[in-house]
Amino acid sequence: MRKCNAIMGDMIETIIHKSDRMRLGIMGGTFDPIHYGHLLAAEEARVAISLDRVIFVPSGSPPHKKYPGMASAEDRYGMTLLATNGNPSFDVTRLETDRKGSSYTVETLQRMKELYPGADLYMITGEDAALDLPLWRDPYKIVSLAKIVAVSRPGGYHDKIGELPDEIRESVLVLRTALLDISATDIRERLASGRSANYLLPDAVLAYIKKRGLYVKARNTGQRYKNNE
Ligand code: DND
Repeated sequence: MRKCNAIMGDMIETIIHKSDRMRLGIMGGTFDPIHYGHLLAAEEARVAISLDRVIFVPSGSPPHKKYPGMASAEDRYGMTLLATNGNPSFDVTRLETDRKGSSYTVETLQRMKELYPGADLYMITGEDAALDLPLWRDPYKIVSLAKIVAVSRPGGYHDKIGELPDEIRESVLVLRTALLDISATDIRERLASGRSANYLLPDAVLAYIKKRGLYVKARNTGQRYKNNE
């Protein structure tokens, strides 16, 4: 029996794990580019939920974002590898990089269930992304496959979690974490206009971006339900 502390809504709960089933964190993202906000979210969730591993899933073809200048799936996968390299509890999968068509989370979670039949899955998101869940493909299937761990994100999202449909909200664990006001959109804009992005993302990722000449011409900030990554 293992114990972990988490916060659900505004209520601190102690979650008693009644089994020693493996607990896998799934950190999905466009990661264009991956930055310290993503890494902190994954690490805070790993510790709070006592996750055995966190698997980062760079989206191959994000169903919700299309904009000029998006780095290729291979580049985003490569940057994710570099960023997670130092943490022995972090892995990166090519599941979505190699899958044809739009990268739907529901398909990824179904595949994870096949690959890790005995594991409990925890999908890690920012609070902003958790609020978009009803717009994702098969959201009710998603919450039947995994708990959603919604970590803090600056922008006033926290108060809106209660507005999610009951069946989805019941699967959402809201985790209060340190706030890092970092976004991939801002990083791309900085790089496109020649400004510094130092200390917002790992040096190795920044070096990769420079070597590959990514985001130099990126002007568009991306389209999504809310324009904030
Ligand atoms: P994003 O494009 O928001 O990723 O995608 C997040 C996940 O949602 C991916 O796995 C997508 O495939 C999935 N999705 C989205 C829409 C539709 C569907 C699936 C579908 O299946 O229909 P980003 O790289 O922008 O960010 C990755 C995560 O990190 C997000 O959850 C975001 O909220 C979070 N995040 C932060 N959290 C805390 N502090 C910060 C953050 N910056 C990003 N500073």
